[in-house]
Amino acid sequence: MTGCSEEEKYNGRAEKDSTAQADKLKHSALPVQKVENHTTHEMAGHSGGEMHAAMMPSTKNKPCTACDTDEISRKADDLPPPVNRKESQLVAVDLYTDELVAEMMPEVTYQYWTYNGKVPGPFIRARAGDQVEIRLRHGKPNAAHKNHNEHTAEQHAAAGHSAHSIDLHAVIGPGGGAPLMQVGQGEEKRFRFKATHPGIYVYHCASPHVPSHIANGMYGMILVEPEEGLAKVDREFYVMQGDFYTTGKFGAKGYQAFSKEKLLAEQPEYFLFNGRVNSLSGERALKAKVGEKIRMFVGVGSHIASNFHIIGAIFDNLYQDGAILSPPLKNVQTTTIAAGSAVMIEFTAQVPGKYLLVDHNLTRAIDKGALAELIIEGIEQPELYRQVSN
Ligand SMILES: [Cu+2]
Repeated sequence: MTGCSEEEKYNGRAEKDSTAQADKLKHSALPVQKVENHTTHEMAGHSGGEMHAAMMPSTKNKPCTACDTDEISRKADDLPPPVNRKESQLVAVDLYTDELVAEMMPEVTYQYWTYNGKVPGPFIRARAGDQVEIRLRHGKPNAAHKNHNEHTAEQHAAAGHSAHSIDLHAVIGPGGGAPLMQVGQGEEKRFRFKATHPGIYVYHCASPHVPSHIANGMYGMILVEPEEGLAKVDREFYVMQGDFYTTGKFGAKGYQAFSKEKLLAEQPEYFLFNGRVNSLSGERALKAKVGEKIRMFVGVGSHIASNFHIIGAIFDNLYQDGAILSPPLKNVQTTTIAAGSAVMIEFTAQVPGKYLLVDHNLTRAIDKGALAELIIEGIEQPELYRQVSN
């Protein structure tokens, strides 16, 4: 292996980059208005590791000295606020690609390929009628992650990521933009598209070998709001399920290389929400209060459809297959989310407690990582839920 290969990064990093993963997505609505950078700048350790009892044994929060980042996972509340505009604008979205070694679970590391250093990539939000300008750079600007940018083009090629790109399912046009947006090392390219069809869409890398780029974490979501916007809610969350293919079995310690053989065999070792085991649990759980309206955008970035379910909740409104203009299905227990698709789910938080987000193919949740927590706080609702004596 050469270049920014996993082993080299794992073994060769003398100094650990302690810089926060400054996640630089800017939603600048041009020319009139600059929308605040919504992205959280967090230096989370792995304190979010409170584990469900059914999961793996708990491990102490030890920093990963061979990692490029302390946190690969994007928090579920890391998405821009509603657009809330009456007119069309130019929405500029700055993306960069970055390959980062990070913990998939305690003592298990993996080289992720990312947009803006997190899995999933930034949540992009536009309004029907907007022009969206995607600016994609290969490599982090002013990289704190220096080693990567010092590699030669040959080394990048050997590692399989001499080019990255983006295909957005919200685009009407060849390749969803990908033919215009193949960026090599150090390059930046831009393209514009008109957001015409309101919906919730997946975007992903489309550079060879495309399935490998996606499996390594290069996906995110874009919401095109209808002109009149979406109904007001109290909480919005952004969750993406992905399947990951490591050489070692689930939980095998140490650095895990990507297994193309397992990808081709459709046999992932991990099914993960937002990039790692327990990424959305404990301190990083989704949180809401009794009485609040919750909206979730849930997508499948990589290759295997999800059977998405929230244990103890019923989806009041389900907008299947990203079809946010269609009348929602009512009172749904579980939904299939196809690979490369997304849904919008709405429900009201009613009974306080802990709810688990799962893939209801439950070995994926209990044994392979597809588990997250929603914590609802508030007063008990005995008329809805209570213990009674025998
Ligand atoms: Cu890529």
